[in-house]
Amino acid sequence: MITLYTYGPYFGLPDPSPFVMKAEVLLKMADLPYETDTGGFNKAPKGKLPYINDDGEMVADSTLIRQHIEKKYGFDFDAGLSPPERGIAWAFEKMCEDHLYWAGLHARWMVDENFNKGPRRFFDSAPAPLRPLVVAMVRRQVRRNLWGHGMGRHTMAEMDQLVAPDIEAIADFLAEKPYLMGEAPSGVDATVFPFMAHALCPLFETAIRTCTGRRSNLVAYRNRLMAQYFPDFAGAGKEIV
Ligand SMILES: N[C@@H](CCC(=O)N[C@@H](CS)C(=O)NCC(=O)O)C(=O)O
Repeated sequence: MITLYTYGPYFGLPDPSPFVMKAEVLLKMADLPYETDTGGFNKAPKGKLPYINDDGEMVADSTLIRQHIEKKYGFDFDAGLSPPERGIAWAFEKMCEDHLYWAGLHARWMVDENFNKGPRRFFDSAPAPLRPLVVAMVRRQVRRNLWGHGMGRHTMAEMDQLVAPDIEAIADFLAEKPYLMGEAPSGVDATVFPFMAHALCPLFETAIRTCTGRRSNLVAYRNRLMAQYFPDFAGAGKEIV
């Protein structure tokens, strides 16, 4: 049995991490039985979620989880795609994970109004006297990570300017297709769908949300894939973009 370590639902989403949602969609796509466990963060092999325990084998990182499933279970997430299509799919996936992600992270953690409604809730179970200290410490670490990546060195306006083309590229490429690469789901949908669901999360006021909400095909894609992979969350926030 596979155990997927998650944060659990927050903000009307199946998970506050798009990478955790991705890992869960991959398990669903491959039709593998799994259970989720929200108690694994402190033991995370790389200090991040998601990771899985597959019969004693620990795999930490959503892409390594994908490659593990492909290798161990012989499931090809990109079956039916040509080599150039596989390349395009990979590039879209990494654009979301290594570019768009950082602007979204900044909008949630560094903008007080969003932070107070969102990530601050992660610390509700910390002992009250220590809570402000823990919050400040973790927030400082997120700021350092944003700086290290480079996205955090830009102004908000510059960040928005940098990632708006990511959204437009996804919307233009998706066009009226049901899934990013065509008529059937493929590996890239396991990433792009969670990122669109996060971008559209109605709790947070962000330029990314405005930009994504303007593209009706992205909203429809989010709604369609949420209904398919996380039906319990399909209604939440659907009407507000
Ligand atoms: N490359 C990793 C990224 C995972 C990741 O960044 N997870 C974040 C949540 S979105 C995390 O657990 N961060 C905790 C931390 O940095 O302390 C993957 O694909 O799994």
